[in-house]
Amino acid sequence: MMNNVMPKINQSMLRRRLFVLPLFAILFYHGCALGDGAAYPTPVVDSLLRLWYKQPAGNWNEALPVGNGRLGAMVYGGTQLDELQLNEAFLWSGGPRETNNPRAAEVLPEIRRALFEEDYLRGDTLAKKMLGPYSARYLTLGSMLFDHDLQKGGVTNYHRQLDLNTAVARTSFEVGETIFTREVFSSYPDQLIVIRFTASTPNALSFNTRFKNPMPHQLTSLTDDHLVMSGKCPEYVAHRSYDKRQIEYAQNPDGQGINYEVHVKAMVNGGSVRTDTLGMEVKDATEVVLLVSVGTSYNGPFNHPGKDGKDPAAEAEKHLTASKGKSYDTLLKSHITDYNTLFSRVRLNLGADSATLLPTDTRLVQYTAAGGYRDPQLTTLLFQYGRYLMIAGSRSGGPAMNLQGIWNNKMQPPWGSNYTTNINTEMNYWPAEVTNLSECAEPLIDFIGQLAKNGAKTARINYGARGWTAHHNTDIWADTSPAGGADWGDPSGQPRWAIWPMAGGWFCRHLWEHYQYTGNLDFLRDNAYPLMKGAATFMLDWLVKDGQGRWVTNPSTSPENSFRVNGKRVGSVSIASTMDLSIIQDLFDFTIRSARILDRDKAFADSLQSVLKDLHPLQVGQYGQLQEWYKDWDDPEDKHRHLSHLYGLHPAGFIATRTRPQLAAAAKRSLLMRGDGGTGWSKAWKVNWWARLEDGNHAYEMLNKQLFLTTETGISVDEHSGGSYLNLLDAHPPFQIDGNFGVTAGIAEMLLQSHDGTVYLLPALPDAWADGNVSGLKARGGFVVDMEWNDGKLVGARVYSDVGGTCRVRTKQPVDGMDAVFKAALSKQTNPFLVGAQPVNAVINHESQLPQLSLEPVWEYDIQLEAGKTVTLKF
Ligand code: FUC
Repeated sequence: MMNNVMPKINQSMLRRRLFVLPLFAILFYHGCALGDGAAYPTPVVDSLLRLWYKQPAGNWNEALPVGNGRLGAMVYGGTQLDELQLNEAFLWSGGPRETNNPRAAEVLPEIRRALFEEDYLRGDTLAKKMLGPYSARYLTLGSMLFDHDLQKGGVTNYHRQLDLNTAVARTSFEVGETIFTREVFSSYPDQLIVIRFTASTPNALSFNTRFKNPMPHQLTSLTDDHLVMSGKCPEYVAHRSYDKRQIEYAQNPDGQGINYEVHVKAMVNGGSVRTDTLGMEVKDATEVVLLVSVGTSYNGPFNHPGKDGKDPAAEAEKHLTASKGKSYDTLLKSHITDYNTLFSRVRLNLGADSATLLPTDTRLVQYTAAGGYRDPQLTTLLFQYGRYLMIAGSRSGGPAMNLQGIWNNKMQPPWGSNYTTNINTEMNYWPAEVTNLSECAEPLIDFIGQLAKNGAKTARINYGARGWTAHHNTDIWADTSPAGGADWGDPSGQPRWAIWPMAGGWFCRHLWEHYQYTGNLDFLRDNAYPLMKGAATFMLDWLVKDGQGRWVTNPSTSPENSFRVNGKRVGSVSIASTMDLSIIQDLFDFTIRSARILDRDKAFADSLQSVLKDLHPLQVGQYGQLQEWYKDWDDPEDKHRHLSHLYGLHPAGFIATRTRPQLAAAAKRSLLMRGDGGTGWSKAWKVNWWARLEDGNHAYEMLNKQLFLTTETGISVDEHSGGSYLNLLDAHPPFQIDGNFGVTAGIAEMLLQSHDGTVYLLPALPDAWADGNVSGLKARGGFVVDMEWNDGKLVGARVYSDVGGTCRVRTKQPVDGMDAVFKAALSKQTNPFLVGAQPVNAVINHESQLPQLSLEPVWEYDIQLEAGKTVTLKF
């Protein structure tokens, strides 16, 4: 087998090489993931890890994203006219404000009474009185346009690509004898977007730069080579129907919203540069490097950007000052080193066929037409693209990724491009731990801390409760009140979204997982546990007893769905939805465990445990399904995209094939009833659920449905929406980044799981991935796993331990030549990171209706590993 360390090659070489490369070389050059050595492989260049095209982007959904967690750009790669659409992730409308609603506390007893009396219509009506205003929205800096003077025209040999090995977008083409190249990257270490233009003929580079920015702005020439665009974001946040909302940025006379400055500094080799209030003009240069720095007055969610804001000019200038004297190569080198430290940790090889020779758009078209049964490398590309997007969209110091990550070109983006927290924000972070990018979760972790601060006020004012809560929607100001606009776009007028004070509980699962994967006890003690305790305290106050003495939530929704009784839609607000119960079960379980690990708050942990004892049970309904509602209202015709009642199967793990097979079977029935449709993120969630059910082929089918090309760009929640655009970004539609992250996590779940007390190797391998290898995936307990398989069977695996402890490995084949370190895992799980969840209360009605799970036999081994040690398994 050939070594997979490829020499770094430049673009023209690459083109030539790809053209003549014999097929067998394409098939094998990935090599084997299982070498000797440390947990993290040395960086390799895998030339297949790139998106490339033979023409410029025709629209935003074909442009290529770059980012450093704060500064984002979409690269169009135009020839004569080029466009770079810019974003700064702290650029939002609005400011901190009071959104809590004291009327909620007044209505609460009344709504509880109505719902206990089963007056659901009244429940819906009263619920609307509990809302606050809608959240702020994420904005755009518009586009930087480049008008190039290409003299003789006639472009040949055009090539545009995003290299996932380096996180550099590169365009090259020829005009006459001259080769023009453009490179764009967004550097985390230097906090700059860096653009380099070159021409192979001296002095052949001439262009004008202007801005197309929908926000009010003005240009200032600081010096001949330093241009500044300054402007303001809207202060006012509209509170009307989504479709009817006006663009109100012009109404910002007091300038109290966020201010920003974009600084563009040119370094020109040969020729000249000048700036004026229209833009920048470069003449007769041979090489030009533009450094783009952006500063805003955003100063955290609790400071008003007008009164207590940062100085945007100073913010932008400081990064330019720090980069003074650095050459392009120096900037590029630190960017690649920084990026690669994260990206190169995981390698995946699912095989490759001749389709890999084609441009990405052609591949996606053909893949879709063929129904997904060729071009396996496209799945690898999709997976690694998800990891790329995580690194580009979420870095320490930046905000948590919103519905579009950090990439948005609209003043009125869909759903405000803000945070929907009843699935979308969480899904964004599913791949962070398992694909070995724990550091990228930091912005989310910080955000949870900010939400807890505001959420304590919401809990008190809206519900008279202790602890903290957050609802289904939020923004950069960490708003935690239930977002109004209950009837937006919904002819039923039901408050199906906002009555959902459960986001705090779900977010805490991310804190727990961060601890489980990293083993960082300081993090658990100082950061995570206080937030978990606050979220659990809110739930203690939020729960009430029903007539039978069981703890229930009231009011309660099952995100965005409504229920029908005898085929008639009755309401959306009821009691004790399965998702509410599941989040509480999960939150209490890991909060209790955390308290024990930290040896504190025994009485508090006992109080959580005693509530769990009497928590309303989950139920299996008439079709053998896991009931979504507290009554058996589930409708086999309901194809709603949310299946939040399967929370226990994924992302939580208290419903699991090997430990709670009946509940897992009921979850399977629910999935079968809902069908394989859905929006982009819905399909991505289904990949994860089918993976947890150990059905690799069904997971693969869902993965394909998420990956298949769509050209639909209008908002659709239709059952058969979803897919990918030509730039492989997820289509809800329209673009929504959660699907990319959900499918990336799903691919990892198909290969490795660790939610039920074991590190399960290849739990859901589809037939389509008969041969392959992977390295660097992470399991709970700080284990790093490499695996290789042939004909659908493991041939080798390696487990490295970051933190030490017993690794209970589960496989579908026995391990060869049982070494002394292996013993049958009959004993109790001793690794605190791997301990499975405690059982949930459940009533299994209609047992005969449960579907088969068809599980394969498995073997389990307990392996003692010291920190820093690796064990190799052969099969
Ligand atoms: C929720 C979902 C929609 C969409 C939106 C941003 O409302 O139900 O499908 O993802 O969030």
